[in-house]
Amino acid sequence: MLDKWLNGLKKTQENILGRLNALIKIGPTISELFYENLEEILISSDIGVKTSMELVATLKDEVKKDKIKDTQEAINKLRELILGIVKVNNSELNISPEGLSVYLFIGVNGVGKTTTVAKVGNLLQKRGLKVMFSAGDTFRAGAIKQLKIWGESLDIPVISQQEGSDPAAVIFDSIEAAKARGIDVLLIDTAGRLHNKKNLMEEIKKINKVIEREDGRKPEEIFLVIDSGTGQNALASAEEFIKNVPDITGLILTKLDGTAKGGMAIPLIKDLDIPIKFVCLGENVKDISEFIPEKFIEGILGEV
Ligand SMILES: Nc1nc2c(ncn2[C@@H]2O[C@H](COP(=O)(O)OP(=O)(O)OP(=O)(O)O)[C@@H](O)[C@H]2O)c(=O)[nH]1
Ligand SMILES: [Mg+2]
Repeated sequence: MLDKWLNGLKKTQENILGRLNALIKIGPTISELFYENLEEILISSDIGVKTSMELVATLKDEVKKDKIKDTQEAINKLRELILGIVKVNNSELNISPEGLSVYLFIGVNGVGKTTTVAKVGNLLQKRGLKVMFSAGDTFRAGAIKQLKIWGESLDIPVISQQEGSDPAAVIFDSIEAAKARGIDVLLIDTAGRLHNKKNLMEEIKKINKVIEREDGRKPEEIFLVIDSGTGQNALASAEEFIKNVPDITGLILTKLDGTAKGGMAIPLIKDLDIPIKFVCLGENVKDISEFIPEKFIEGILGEV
C-alpha cells in the first residue's frame, strides 16, 4: 500500500515537485520574485489561494528567523511547514464500545461513495469486525445492484428494498437487521444525485434523523466522500455540506490516483475541523488507506 501512495500521488508530485525543482534551478538567491513564483506554484497545485498565501508569508518569516540562505533550503522549510499542517490530521475511526456502529456515506454523485462503502467494509471485515451494507441509494437505477455485487464478492450481507422506495425506510430496516444479527458496523450507501442539490441535502438530513430516532444516537461516522479531482473547489463544496450536515465526522478523498490535484488535501485539513479518515488510490477494493501525513508529504513533495 505504501508504494500505492507513491504511485497514486505521482501526478500530483510531478505537478508540485517538478515545478519547485525548476524554481530552485533558476538560482539559489531568495528574492521577492522567488516568493511570487512559489506562491503561484502553490496556488496552481490546488492548495488554495488563502493557504498558499499564508504558507508563503510564514516561510518568509522562517527564512529570516532561521537565516536560511538559499532556495533549496527554503523549499525544505516549506515541506516542513506543510507537514506541520497535515500532521494534525487524526484518522482514527469512531467505533461504538458496545453494540452497533453506524457509518453513513454521503457526497455528490459519482464521487465514489458506493465503491468506498465496499472498500471500508472489506477493510473492517479484515480487521475481524462483522459488517453489513445498507442500500440507501434507492434513487439511481442500478445502485442497489452495484452494492449487492460488492456484497456478494466480499461476502458481506446487503439489506435493500426495491428501487424508488424510501431510503429512510431501508435504513430503518437495516439498523433493525444489523442489531438482530449482532453486526459491529453497518455501512450505509446513499444517493448522490437527486432532482437538485437542495433535495439531496434534505434527504441526507432526513436519513440522519431516522438513524438518530431508531438508535437513539448519532451515526458513529458520517463520511463526506470527495473526489480529489475537484481540486480546490472541494473546500467550498465541503463547507456547503457541513452547513447542512454539521455532524460530518470525517472526509474520504477518492481518486487521488487519477489527479494532479492532490494538494487540495492541505486546505481541507487546515480550514475544516474535520479529519481526512481515508484516501482512495484506485478502483480495486484494496486501494484504500488511512491518511498518513508523512506518506502524503513524501508522495507529493518527494523524500526529504
Ligand atoms: N481511479 C479511481 N476510481 C475510483 C475510485 N473510487 C471510485 N472510483 C470509480 O469512480 C466511479 C464512480 O464510483 P461510485 O462508487 O459508483 O460513485 P458514487 O458516488 O457511488 O456514484 P453515485 O451513486 O452515482 O452517486 C466508478 O467507476 C469507480 O470505480 C478511486 O479511488 N480511484
Ligand atoms: Mg453510488
